[in-house]
Amino acid sequence: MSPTPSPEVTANGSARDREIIAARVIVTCPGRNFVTLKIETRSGISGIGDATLNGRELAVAAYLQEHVVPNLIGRDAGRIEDIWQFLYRGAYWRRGPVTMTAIAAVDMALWDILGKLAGMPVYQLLGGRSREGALVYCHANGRDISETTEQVGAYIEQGFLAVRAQCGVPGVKKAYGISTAGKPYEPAESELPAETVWSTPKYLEIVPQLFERLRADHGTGVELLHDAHHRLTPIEAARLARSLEPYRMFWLEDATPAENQKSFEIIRQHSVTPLAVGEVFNSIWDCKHLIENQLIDYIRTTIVHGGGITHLRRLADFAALHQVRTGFHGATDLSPVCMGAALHFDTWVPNFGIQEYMFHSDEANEVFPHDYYFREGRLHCGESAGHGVTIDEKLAARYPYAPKQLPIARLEDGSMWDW
Ligand code: KDG
Ligand code: MG
Repeated sequence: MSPTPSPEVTANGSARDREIIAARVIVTCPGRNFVTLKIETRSGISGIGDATLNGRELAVAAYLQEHVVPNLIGRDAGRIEDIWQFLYRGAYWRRGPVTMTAIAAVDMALWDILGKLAGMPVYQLLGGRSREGALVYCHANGRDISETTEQVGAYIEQGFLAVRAQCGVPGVKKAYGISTAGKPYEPAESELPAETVWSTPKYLEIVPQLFERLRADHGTGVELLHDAHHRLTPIEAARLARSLEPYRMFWLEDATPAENQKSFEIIRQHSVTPLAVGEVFNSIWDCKHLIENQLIDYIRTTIVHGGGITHLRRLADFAALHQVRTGFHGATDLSPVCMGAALHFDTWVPNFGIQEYMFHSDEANEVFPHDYYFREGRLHCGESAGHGVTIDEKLAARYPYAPKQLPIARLEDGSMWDW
């Protein structure tokens, strides 16, 4: 894409030009559901924000349409901070994934508009470039150890410097993160939640074997990551973290559920494996204890579920004081709009660690044209004004919403567990 600003940038950006005259929610399903907010200003400049909350998409769409859009009309799109505070404090209830995703969508769209008005990419508005590209990790999801190591090898060949590795668990039918043969992994696959069965002892048996094999096959030149996806108790998580130490992990993610932030103290007491957490967090308050007590190394909360660029900037600065780095969530249920905004943030943020990169389908990439690109293990944001992602609304209309929910997990005796 050309680095020259789009023609709409020629508007002069006075308060009258910046007046919000319309905002609407677009729900589309190019392979999976996405919710997008589009805000239009009097100048003709518009911006978009991602509002996708996997499995609960219409809750955010209704929150935006019914409770946020009427409050935006007539406001100055340049007052990003004030609009954030208005939506956060003004709702009275504060926080929660639905509210914070809705606020994030508005915030992303406003930064996009500001960038277009200024004729600058968002990373420049944030303070400029701190790096040439954002180190990313992709997913190897084999049905067994051999398939996973093969996939890791293929990604290294393609230039990836970091890979998250998961594998099937013998005796567990549908382990987290594993693709059905030949299909890209996408967990929200049915209208009602798929029931899966979980066994922690079987899982704890296989994971160290997987990483032993990966280091034997690929050496130490590649960064390796793993996601336990909230399945373990704190002491089980400590055991896994310790057993993975010989394989020098980049991180172990979501080792235990983090509602009780003190749980991570138990893992820290037993292991030096770096820890990442936060994709289900939506505010700085969810990770305050974890960060100020240096119980984690990477914070994964990203733009769309964490109140937008405005709130994430605050969180990242707080994390920097405690040497915690960012490692933003980037699964396919976060739209290319979120990825675009995240990459501008990653390009600026001083305490950047890594960015997750799960590939969107061709249909999703066509609905959301963007200027970010992958080269030599890194994603690079583009130079166009704003966050560099747009929406083809005509194409989006061809993919109607299709209700889909995430799976659930039960233990072998039928008890409900964390998926
Ligand atoms: O919607 C849930 C997914 O985003 C989540 O399961 C993906 O854990 C995930 C990851 O690390 O990408
Ligand atoms: Mg995860």
